[in-house]
Amino acid sequence: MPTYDESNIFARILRGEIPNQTVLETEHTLAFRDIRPQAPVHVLVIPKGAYVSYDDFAANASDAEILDFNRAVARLTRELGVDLDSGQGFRAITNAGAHGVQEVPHFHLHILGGRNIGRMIQ
Ligand code: D5M
Repeated sequence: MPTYDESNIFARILRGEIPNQTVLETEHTLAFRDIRPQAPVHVLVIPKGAYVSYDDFAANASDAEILDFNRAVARLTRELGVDLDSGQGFRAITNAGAHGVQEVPHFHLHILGGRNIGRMIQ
């Protein structure tokens, strides 16, 4: 796993050095609006801990962090009105590393919705 880069933009957001549009904050998780939205709903969910990518988080985060993150995702889909009960739905994506074309090296989950996102995997 690459060394975590403390100067990445999401680390700076977590340290309060850069403003963000927070949607939800819990003990271990922060969710905020993506600065380049690809859909009417485009929120990034990040753990507060220093994890480079999804596999880093899945392998190394504590049970409490993993539970908190996943519960935050469920709460967000409801609060953003894209959960399945709303009749809408959403896509959750995480990019990892070079082939995943990950831009920011702090694990984040994109939640996209508010329109039909279309198929990515045929
Ligand atoms: O995507 C990284 C995402 O992070 C991309 O959709 C833009 C977004 N981004 C970059 N800087 C910011 C700030 N400052 N606020 C909110 N969103 C931001 P990736 O999955 O790494 O390719």
